[in-house]
Amino acid sequence: PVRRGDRPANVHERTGNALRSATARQPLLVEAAWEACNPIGGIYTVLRTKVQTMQTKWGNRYCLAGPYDQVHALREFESDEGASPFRPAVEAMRAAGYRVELGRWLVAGRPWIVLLHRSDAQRYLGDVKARLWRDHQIPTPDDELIDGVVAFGECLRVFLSFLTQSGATAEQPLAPEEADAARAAGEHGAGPGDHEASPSGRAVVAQIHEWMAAPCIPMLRQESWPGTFVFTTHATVLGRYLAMNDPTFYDHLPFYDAGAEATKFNVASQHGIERAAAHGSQVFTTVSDITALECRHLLGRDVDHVLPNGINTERFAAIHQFQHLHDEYKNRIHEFTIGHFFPSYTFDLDKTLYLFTSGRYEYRNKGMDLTIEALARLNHRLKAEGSGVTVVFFLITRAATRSISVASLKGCSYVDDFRRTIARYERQIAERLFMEATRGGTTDLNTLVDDYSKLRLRRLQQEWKRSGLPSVVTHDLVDPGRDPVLDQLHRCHLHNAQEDPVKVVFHPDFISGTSPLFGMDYDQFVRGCHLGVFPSYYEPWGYTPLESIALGVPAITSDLAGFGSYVAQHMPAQRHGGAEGGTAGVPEGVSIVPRRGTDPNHSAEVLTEEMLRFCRLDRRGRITQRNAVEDFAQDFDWRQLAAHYEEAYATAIERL
Ligand code: G6P
Ligand code: 1S3
Repeated sequence: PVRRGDRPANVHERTGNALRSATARQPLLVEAAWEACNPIGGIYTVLRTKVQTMQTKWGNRYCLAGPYDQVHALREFESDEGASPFRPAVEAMRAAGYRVELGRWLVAGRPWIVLLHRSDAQRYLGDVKARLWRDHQIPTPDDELIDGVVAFGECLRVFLSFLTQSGATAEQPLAPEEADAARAAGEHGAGPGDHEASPSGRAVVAQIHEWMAAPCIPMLRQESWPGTFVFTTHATVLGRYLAMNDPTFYDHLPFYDAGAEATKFNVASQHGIERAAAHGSQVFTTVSDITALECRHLLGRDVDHVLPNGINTERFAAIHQFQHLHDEYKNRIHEFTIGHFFPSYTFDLDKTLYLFTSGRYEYRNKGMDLTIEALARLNHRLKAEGSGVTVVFFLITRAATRSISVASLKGCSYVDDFRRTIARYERQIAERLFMEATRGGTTDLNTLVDDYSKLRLRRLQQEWKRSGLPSVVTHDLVDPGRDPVLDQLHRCHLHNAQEDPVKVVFHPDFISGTSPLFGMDYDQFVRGCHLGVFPSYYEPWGYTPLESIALGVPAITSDLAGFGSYVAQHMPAQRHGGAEGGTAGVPEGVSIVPRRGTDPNHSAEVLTEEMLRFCRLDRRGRITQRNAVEDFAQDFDWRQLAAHYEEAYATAIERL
């Protein structure tokens, strides 16, 4: 694995030398992924945030490729048929009967993007599947997802084939069955099934992200495609399943029979594509040293490079600006808290801390089980300390729900009613006070509000009180009886009792500006919180803690998350002024819970201690931590981390 600080100073020189010898013309770079212009998860974030840094080196020679999806294309894509080095290949593909969109992805940097209509490869699906089985032993039984992946893979194969041909002079591609026949007959006709050294004289680097874009790798390698592949896996399919089901996954990792496990979990196609891509690519990479271990044991090849994920950091001219934003959004969260809890009982908002976790609903993998256990222990300790601190813990994920619960909606609407009634009061008082004062009359405030307004406010106060406890969940779940979070909250006696300093709000939907409960975007919500808690068990990288610190909110991660592992290994505390009270060797405001080779009881204890330590900080201490983490996040800007990608491209070109 590449270590921070070991970043090759001469990477550009290496790339330059390799390129000069490989081609007289500068190479093209295509980054292909199922999530390009298709917002699903972390890979979308990687691609979107990296664009501008990639463009500083590759400029117009950089292009993304993804599957065409009408809804997302309407939002994020703009057609542009202008001069692009990728246009000849697009036109050749169109001439061959494929619909291809060429244009700009509407993200910062507006890079070129090619969107492929995978349904156009549907007519070849049977042949492509037969080929994957015959030549690469990859089974692809009929399944909507697998069929989509195979069709997208075929479109990518055709596009990349044309790209290494002479562009404008590209000939008609052979259909897969024709290519097979030609190969069998030993012919060497032009077309995607058959390659000479690139007649355009231009090297093509194709970076393929994740198995869903990867079927083109084994097929093109078999055709001796003259480009060069970098394959980046952001997890292993099998690792994810095994981690979810085996509590001692990391101990067993060297001993699994990968093929048998893939069959057992019914992921033989996914695993087969991933394995073929890992072995077929010139350069094989992943996002962390943890996933690199999975690659060795489950895919049978060591990665050539580790490519840690970065972000675009947004810096304010003055530190107080982001501190001010914290205060502004915290006040918005206060409104939710008032609506949710105050009808049952009240507590001091000035001594309330907002902690949160968020992510895909992989209960064990994302460490939700450990978090709830630690919250129960924290509750116990805070009660014993009697400090008066209240912790409201938000658990944000997406589960199957019917709707927002009536109680949650009522809470919000009462808060709105209070605001409206009080605004009416204010106007009345201001107007009457002005008139009375200028006339030299009474200034007794009690007489300045009419009886109707007083009555309305009193009624509102009565109506809004309720006898039961505030719910631990904001939505009606489709299957509450089998929900692991609700089950564990129940077992740990975390049910928002008045005397409990730790309260829990399980929000089984992602936060968005249109949600009536918070009415703010995820980023704004994070800014308003005090601490992010992400002690994952399986997490190849994990953007959530990184996003948290970039927004100036301290975060807890784990040594089984790629991000946590990277920080622990490469970022000594000294550079950031020491870790007063934090985890040894880690910058202040970022804590790493040990989960690797540790028993869960110990991990839960460390997590509890970390949260408790945070709860004991005074306001000044929290402000200091926010400043420290915001500063620290700069080290994860793509301007620093894209160097690892460039190193992988240099190796790929050297191996071409
Ligand atoms: C920011 C604001 C301060 C505010 C503080 C609250 O730093 O600039 O005006 O007092 O946040 O911090 P707390 O950690 O108590 O939410
Ligand atoms: C994967 O997405 P996930 O949440 O399924 O890729 C992300 C980007 O590399 C990574 O941050 C995450 O840990 C992986 O798991």
